[in-house]
Amino acid sequence: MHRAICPGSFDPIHNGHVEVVARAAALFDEVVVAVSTNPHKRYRFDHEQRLALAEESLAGIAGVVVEPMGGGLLADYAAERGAVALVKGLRSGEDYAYEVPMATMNRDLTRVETVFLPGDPQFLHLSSTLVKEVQGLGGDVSGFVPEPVLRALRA
Ligand code: COD
Repeated sequence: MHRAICPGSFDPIHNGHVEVVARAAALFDEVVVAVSTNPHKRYRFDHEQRLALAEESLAGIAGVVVEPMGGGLLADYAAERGAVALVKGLRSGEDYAYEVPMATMNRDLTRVETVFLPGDPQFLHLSSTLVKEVQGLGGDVSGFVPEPVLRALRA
């Protein structure tokens, strides 16, 4: 049984995240989407809402479970679950430069590997921050987020 972790803050989950999770689910027996919370960060959606939106948005993808992740180390979280890999989506060279030191550190900590999946070109411009900004200023984000997220953003 090969389990992978897709970690993120998912504030909120968007179509770029969903696409990466779906591809990870095709590679591993089980994918745990770990919704992190950092007490020092301000979120638009609280932890319960981010979990619920991820669950609703990913419900149609077999082999995916959504779980809360606290403020501890991701490497420990992965080791506790017996995961063989972390899966991260990459949008750009900037993402790569940011992610590689963390991938190396996580491997040093508990030997967990990181698998990078190139983001799908149609979603490379998406970030949770941009989605929230565009929606907040009255833009149409219906093509960029799953339906449950669209409803929550409009509520
Ligand atoms: N296309 C493809 N992938 C995307 C896209 C897109 N359009 N948008 C985002 N992604 C990827 C991101 O690159 C990331 O891999 C993932 O989706 C989640 O994105 P976010 O923005 O929801 O999540 P982050 O970056 O806020 O999550 C950060 C973590 C929770 C992974 C990080 O803070 C962490 O590892 N925390 C645990 C603490 C820890 O262990 N620290 C030490 C690290 S060595």
